[in-house]
Amino acid sequence: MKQLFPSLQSICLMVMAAGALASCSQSKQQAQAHPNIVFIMTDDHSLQTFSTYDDRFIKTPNLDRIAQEGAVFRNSFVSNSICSPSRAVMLTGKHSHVNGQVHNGCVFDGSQQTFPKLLQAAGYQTSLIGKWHLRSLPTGFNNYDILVGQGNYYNSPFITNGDTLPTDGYVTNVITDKSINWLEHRDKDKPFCLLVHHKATHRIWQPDTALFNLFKGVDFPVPDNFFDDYEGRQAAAEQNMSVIKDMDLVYDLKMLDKEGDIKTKYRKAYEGMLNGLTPEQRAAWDKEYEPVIKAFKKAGLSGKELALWKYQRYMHDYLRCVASVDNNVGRLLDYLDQQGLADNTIVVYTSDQGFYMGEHGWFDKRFMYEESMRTPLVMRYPQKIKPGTEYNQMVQNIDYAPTFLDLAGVKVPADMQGQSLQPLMTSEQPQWRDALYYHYYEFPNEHMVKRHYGIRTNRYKLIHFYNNIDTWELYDLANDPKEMHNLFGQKAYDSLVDSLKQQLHALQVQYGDTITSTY
Ligand code: SGN
Ligand code: CA
Repeated sequence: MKQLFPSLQSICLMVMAAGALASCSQSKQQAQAHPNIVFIMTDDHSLQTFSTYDDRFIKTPNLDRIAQEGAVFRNSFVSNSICSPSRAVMLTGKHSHVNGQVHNGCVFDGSQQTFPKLLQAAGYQTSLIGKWHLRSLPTGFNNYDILVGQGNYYNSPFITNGDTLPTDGYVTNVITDKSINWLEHRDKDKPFCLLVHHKATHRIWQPDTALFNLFKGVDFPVPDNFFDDYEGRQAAAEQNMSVIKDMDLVYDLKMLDKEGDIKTKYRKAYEGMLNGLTPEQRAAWDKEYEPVIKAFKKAGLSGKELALWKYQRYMHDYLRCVASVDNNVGRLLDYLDQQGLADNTIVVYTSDQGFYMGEHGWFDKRFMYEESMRTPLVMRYPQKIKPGTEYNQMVQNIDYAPTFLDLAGVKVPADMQGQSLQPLMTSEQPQWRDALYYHYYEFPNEHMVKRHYGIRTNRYKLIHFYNNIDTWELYDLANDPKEMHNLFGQKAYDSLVDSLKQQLHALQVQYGDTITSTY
């Protein structure tokens, strides 16, 4: 007989199913209140070599995917364009003079407040894999697995929760493997924050032997200010980061000839570096570079021709390192997809600062000029960011810590100096800053970029170089985006300079920076 009323058993099943649904949506809500974070950072990756920003040199489909499925920050900057200071700013949400890490020689005070510590206290599992470079051991992480100092591109040892252990393989692959492995074994009942911090694309740009086939025979476009004469810019004239003058033929450009004719300052250092390769890696390495060395010696280049050859050689190795990063970011994104994590995970990709790809004739960073003050920043978070979003507001690395906390539903401490980026995602017309503060301290040191501080507005930049120099520079970024014409001292700009100096002073008061030369 057909049952008119549900049986007791089916009522029970319905109640259980409803309960399960309720708890399922409850846990989804909880998950959304505490999204996971994957914070990927590379070292010295320029906007010029990230095709979301600039596709003249390389296509980076996997990095682009983060922007296409999320957002690109078109005006993203750092506050001190050098490694460990930038990392300390990101961890603390505070400028260098406040967190104490003003240059690479400092030892980070790990007892201070950082966003990983605050996330950990809120129930997150925190993990750091790759480059750290802050000299003290990491604090605030349930797991850390870091390179020793700058690390090596090949077979680099790692400090794994206190133990120094060897690894085999190419460092960008190793860091990605370690990251995926940690995700596999994490406590799946807790939200996580994973920092994947690559060594690439740092000097000396050693590519993965598997990618030597890339860019064969390609001639990259040369920046039109490659042969800059630095007129009106004393600090720019006095640096040691010139492709022509400072790039070492053996160390940077891999011209280690067997005959020993190419004698350079860093030949020995490079030989030492190659000793870390396995015989197989070394064979592949030599197979790639020996014909290049032979052709270079035969050509007997000098002057302008040599300069342009150096530029092309630099670009080939750098871009191969970028390609490896792109492939490995793809692997990580695929893993998040396969595990069903993509929807509730904030994925951020940035670099510790930008880099010169021959602009002004340079490699390296440090200067407050655009190429190195900018840093790439893309972010995917399906819950709050529509695919294909573009943000044009000026954001800075002081903003990362408050953003991660805010999106994770953790209160942002009042002493953090950055602003959460969440209002850009959620409000139509968010209130936003109209000027950025910058301060670089590492002088005298490698590359000899003088100490300077300054202000950048949407249109202008005013910089003061100090310490063993006292010069000011003013740029109109709308008319002179490559910062070739220093307008400081021209009568027509006097009142603009006055008003920028006042704004600069106001920023120094706001951030509590009293300029001293005691660092
Ligand atoms: C090393 C590099 C420099 C680089 C600094 C800082 N020399 O000293 O070229 O400017 O790191 O880079 S190397 O011979 O060791 O490669 S940072 O990204 O760590 O700040
Ligand atoms: Ca760096």
